[in-house]
Amino acid sequence: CWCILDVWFLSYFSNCANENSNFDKQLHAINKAEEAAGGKNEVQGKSRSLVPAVENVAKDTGFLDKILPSALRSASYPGDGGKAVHIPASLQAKSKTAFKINQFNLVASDLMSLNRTLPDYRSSQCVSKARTYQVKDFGDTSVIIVFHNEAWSTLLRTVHSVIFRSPRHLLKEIVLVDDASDQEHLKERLDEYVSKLPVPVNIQRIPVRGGLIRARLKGAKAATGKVLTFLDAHCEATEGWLEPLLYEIYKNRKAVVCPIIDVIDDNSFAYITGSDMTWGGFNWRLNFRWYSVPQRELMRRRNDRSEPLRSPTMAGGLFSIHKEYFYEIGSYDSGMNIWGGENLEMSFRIWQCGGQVLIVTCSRVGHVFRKISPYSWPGGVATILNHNTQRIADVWMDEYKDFFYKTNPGVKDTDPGDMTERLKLREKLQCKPFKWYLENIYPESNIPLNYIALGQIKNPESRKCLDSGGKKGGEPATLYQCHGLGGNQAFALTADGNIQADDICIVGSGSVRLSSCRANSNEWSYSAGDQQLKNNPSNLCLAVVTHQDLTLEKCILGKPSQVWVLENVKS
Ligand code: LR7
Ligand code: MN
Repeated sequence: CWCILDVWFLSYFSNCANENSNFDKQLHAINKAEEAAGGKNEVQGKSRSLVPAVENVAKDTGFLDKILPSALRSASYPGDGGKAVHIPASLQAKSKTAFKINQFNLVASDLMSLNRTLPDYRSSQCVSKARTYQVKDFGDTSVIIVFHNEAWSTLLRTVHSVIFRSPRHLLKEIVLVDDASDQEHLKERLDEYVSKLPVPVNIQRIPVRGGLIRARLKGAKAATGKVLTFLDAHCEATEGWLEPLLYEIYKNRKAVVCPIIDVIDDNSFAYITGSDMTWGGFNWRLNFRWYSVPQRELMRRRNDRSEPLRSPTMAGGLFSIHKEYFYEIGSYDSGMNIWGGENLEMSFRIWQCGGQVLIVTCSRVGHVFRKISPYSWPGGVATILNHNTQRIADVWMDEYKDFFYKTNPGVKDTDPGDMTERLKLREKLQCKPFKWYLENIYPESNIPLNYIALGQIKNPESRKCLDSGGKKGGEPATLYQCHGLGGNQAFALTADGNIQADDICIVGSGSVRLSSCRANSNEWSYSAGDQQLKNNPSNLCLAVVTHQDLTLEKCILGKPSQVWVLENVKS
């Protein structure tokens, strides 16, 4: 996610973090007293265990002593209660240099408890729903955590949070998959540490770097639980996170369920709650993106925000899936390398082949979001991503893969590898076309169902092309030398009248400018005969004025500045 953080960062976070600060203060004081006692406390009338699930696991002899040395139980640590860690002056310089190792503040993470306390972030609706989860035969889960050179403290905090905040009977085991790490702390020291934990921890090691997709496949093979739960290696599970996930699978074994992914700040390690009004989508480049949940999905849930969301795609790192169903539906594409794309591949596959991708809003897990990737990318980032992404497009997207290829014609220089097995799988499972997915699951996507042309839009006289310049709404639409590289010059003329590049459209009211797209705008029409782009509301034609500027003017047939050549025009 490091590469897309910028765009959704602002819209994603709600302001819940501040609402909790008073609560945190109380909690902090109570923590000290209660942790020493190791018991339950009452906060604002709501019963909340400081060390959740201890009740369930305490029967395992010596559980607490093994995982929580008494010194740790009575102390309070930086970051407790989900708060930001303050770095003392003496460690400032070190925290700067150490940041590069994992691309998060390692010093902050190391200052924190491996068992840091977190408030109960669940809504009251979710807490009351928790009663229905007391079902027999619920099915237990193996939690699979893959990593390549993960820091000790973030990895162990992930493991501890799972152990502490999961009912013991639902947690079969933890499977750690070491994807060819070379850091010393992940070798014998890790083996020895986990052997003392009160839950079985199975460590699988991959000798040659295979990437997270193959690592997860290895973890799944080793898992013995009924359900597979995947987590990144720098997460914190919160109170009540597991039950609602497993409950949805218990109700429907074809549900693939994700928690809300909250944000653990990469610098301060503050726990910041994410919005429950956000779901997963994607853009023409096939990057995963967060978007606001549309009204129709709120209505389907009768405005009950504690009901699971039907999300078009998932982020990829944190989800549960029935183990048998995981294999029935084609597990992962083992032809994908290192990182990226597997989440969209799985999302399309699940929806097109009869399953569901859900965001279970009553389950919250924090994740350290990074801005840059910390590890090596054997063969280069672009090669790896272009390889993986073509495999999604070619196998699952039918004719709509053109949106991806028109935006990135350069990806074809990378060999996507052999896809026959995946195509056979699609055949065998009789999966629905991508068009069905766009119509039924994701009508809000940036991909228009019907379009008249796709590619560059060129004015032959000036030899220039329409270019969005990567700009946002409100700014003028411009022209640029045609480069044939797609990118900001890839436009669709849609059947409902938009000139659209990914999520941005060109409109003609006032000036020729960029704007967010509206369905059925009937803004433009084009006839291949006279080669004019007519702006329907004004009845004027799109024309070049100067080397960069566009205008609307009275249509004059054959006037060179009004001639536009579109690509792939459908008759
Ligand atoms: O070669 C590798 N081998 C690995 O084992 C590379 C990575 N890994 C491990 C790594 O140590 C980590 O535990 O794989 C896990 C994911 O890698 P990250 O943390 O670098 O990925 P990310 O959080 O930036 O990226 C998101 O997209 C990825 C696309 O392949 C995966 O699906 C990640 O699991 C996914 N993370 C999430 O969904 C968390 C929320 C982020 C968002 C949006
Ligand atoms: Mn991650």
